[in-house]
Amino acid sequence: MAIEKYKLEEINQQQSNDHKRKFEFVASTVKNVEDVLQKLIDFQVAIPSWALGTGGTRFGRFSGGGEPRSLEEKIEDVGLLHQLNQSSGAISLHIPWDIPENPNAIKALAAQHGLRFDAVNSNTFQDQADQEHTYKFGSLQNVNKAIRKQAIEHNIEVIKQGVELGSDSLTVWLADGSSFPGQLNFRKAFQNTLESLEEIYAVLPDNWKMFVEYKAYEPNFYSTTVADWGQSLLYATKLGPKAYTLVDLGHHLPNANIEQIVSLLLMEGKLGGFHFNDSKYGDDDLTVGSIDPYKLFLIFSELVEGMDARGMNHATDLGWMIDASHNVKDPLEDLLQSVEAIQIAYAQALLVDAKALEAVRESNDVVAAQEILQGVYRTDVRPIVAEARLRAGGAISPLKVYRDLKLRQNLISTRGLKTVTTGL
Ligand SMILES: [Mn+2]
Repeated sequence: MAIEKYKLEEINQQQSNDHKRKFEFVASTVKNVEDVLQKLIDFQVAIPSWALGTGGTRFGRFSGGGEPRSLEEKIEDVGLLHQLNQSSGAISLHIPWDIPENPNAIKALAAQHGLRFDAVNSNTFQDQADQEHTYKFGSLQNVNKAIRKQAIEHNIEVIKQGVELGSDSLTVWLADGSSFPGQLNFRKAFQNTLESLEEIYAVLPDNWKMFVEYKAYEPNFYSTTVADWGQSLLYATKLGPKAYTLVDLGHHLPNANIEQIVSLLLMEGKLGGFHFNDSKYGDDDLTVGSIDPYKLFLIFSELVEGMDARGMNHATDLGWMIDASHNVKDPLEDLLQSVEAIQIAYAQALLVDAKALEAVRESNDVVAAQEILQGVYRTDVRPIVAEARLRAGGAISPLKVYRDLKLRQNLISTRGLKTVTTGL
């Protein structure tokens, strides 16, 4: 379901004068506004296929209606988001939830919506119906070689699917670990996992990256085999130059200083990608920026500073993806909010005067350093983000267009009220 262009323009037109006034005001206070606008236009955030349906918890799931029933409909939903914000130009698939039966047709459909395929995600944290061995006691770490082999082969299959679609990275997230003391020999679990990852790495195409994602706990509650950035970096370093650490904001112990982690991984050339979400307590998978937007800004400040220090391209040198899912909002509205929060934090980070900040650091002027960061953080950059969207052909206010055009009601009338998409 695409939005007719004239309808989008009509709503933009209603907001045009108000937007112009706000944009001109903030633009007059910013030195490099054209540069910021271009970087925002170039910056794309991949949408994971599993965020398009209403998420659930172990207590239940409440479908919002009109959810995508197939991979084709998931692509259409991301296309809709991209049409509105011009910043969601990629989709990240999860195998086996999204197995493309006809890769060429799927590729063509994605291209029609201006989308490319971001990282493909393997799944060895659930048992599938036709699966020979169970992952109850782990997959790539399992004490049973046949089970490790099954998990390795699954990852290789995911790479093959990704190659067909034109993806160029594999995200491996391991639920492996142990739930009780004594259950696992930590060193054996590490070595088994490393050997399994090596076999997967060996078939990775030359232009591909492997992202090793870490998580402190859950679904295992005593130990996780890739628990933190140190363990992920250890694997990525041992594996080789195509392996990187992937940071998921929700996968840390409470109050972890994620901006410092990001800074050091960038310094080592080992930060590969990012999963955005927000949380209050654990891996809550809430809308990006909904709980702690200042933390998100501080992380982006380190990302921008660290990427600039290495001469990296902000838009293409790291994988940017949302990884969120919950059970109370319309998933598409939620994703529009998440992408906007990412763009706001990115725009603010681009406004940080890096030279001035470095100068006050050199003189240990702690107060001035805080003033520089918070001065930027308290700047309302929303009109800059809206201007970037407008120039790219999107909506000044994507949410307003989504609601004014009753897009969810349209999806419900096409797909039905009782639809449940594949995923968590
Ligand atoms: Mn993740």
